Amino acid sequence: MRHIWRWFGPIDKVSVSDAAQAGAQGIVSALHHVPTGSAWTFKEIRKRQDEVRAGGLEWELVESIPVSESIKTMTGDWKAHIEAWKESLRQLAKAGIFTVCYNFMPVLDWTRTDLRWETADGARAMRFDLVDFIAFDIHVLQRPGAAKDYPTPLIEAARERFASMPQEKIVALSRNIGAGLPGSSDGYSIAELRTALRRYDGIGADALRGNLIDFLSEVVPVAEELGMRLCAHGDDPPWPLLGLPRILSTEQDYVRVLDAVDRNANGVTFCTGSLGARPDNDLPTMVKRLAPRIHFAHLRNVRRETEGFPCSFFEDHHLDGNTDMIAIIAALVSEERRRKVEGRADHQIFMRPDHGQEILDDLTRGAQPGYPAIGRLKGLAELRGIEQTLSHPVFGMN
Ligand code: DNO
Repeated sequence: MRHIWRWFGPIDKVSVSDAAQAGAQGIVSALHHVPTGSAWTFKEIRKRQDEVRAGGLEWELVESIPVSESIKTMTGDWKAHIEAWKESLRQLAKAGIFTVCYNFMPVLDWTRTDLRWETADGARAMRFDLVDFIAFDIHVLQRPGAAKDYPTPLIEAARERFASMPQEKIVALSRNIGAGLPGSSDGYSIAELRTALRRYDGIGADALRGNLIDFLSEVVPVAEELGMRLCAHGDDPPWPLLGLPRILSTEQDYVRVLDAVDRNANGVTFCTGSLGARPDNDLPTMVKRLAPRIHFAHLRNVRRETEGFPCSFFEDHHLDGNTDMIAIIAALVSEERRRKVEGRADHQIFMRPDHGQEILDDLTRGAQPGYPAIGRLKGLAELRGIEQTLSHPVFGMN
């Protein structure tokens, strides 16, 4: 696999040379400052390439070109936004960047309730606490009809939780959920969030899926012509949030979208952390079935804390948690071998150690939540250790 590190640009407290020292071979980044819906210019892309190169690595793929709410709802300026998206692809190809990750989650990108939850050994982890989330939905956001989405015992637990919730916790919850986490393109105040949700009135899962397929029917041919690959990131967490549909949460979801636009350029960002929060997602089987279309793997592990789903979970160490990471890596390594035999130019799969707990000096560095230096370094070291072991002739996979 090609070992990639996410870098948020010059504001990132973990530098490109830190990434290189940690063992990364390349960088995934985005032009976070360009407003959603506008095209990325060649000049801005070059500037970021130079910034990455100055740290000793290359900008190898994009995460993400944001997909605007207009495109997702097919309202307002959606046609112009699709044209801008295509234009960004053209400029990226011109600059030599050929792989683009994106997501199609309505309103909110990845969502957590705690960004620095203290684990038993004093590290800090990202966490999704279902009861806190429901308390936010019903009591802070006061979304009409919210209570209909949850079973009575959870509504009761959320009522109790909210009754004793300190003001700072309410503010933090609102910020973490509404204002967006690193990489999210938009942030919302409570009032803005209410307005953003209303835009989806009457848009259920089928309509949203239809919009994604229409979007892909437009952009995939352009990507294909440019020799590029697009890869859709799954829903995080993989279930509907705040009454919004989510359509890339299961294998079946992916298969429907991949089959609808059946081209290699229409691919998958296989995120084990996102998909792994759902107990009915059998990740080792999913990764094998989706393998030919996986262009990017996000390797991370979650530990589910409650039964079923939606559930509470936290981000565990890369080899701990509920996902069998060794089986995942074995499947990816064997897919690379299969592609090689097939003569595919894209036989090497990009992967990044996704997230990491804050440990050691991470605790004082103040990097982007979920993206510490040492926590990710540790993840990368473990993951590539497995990959090298599995690829060694003594284990017979070669
Ligand atoms: C979180 C990330 C997501 C991801 C986007 C892709 O850490 O995995 O924000 O970048 O959903 O578009």
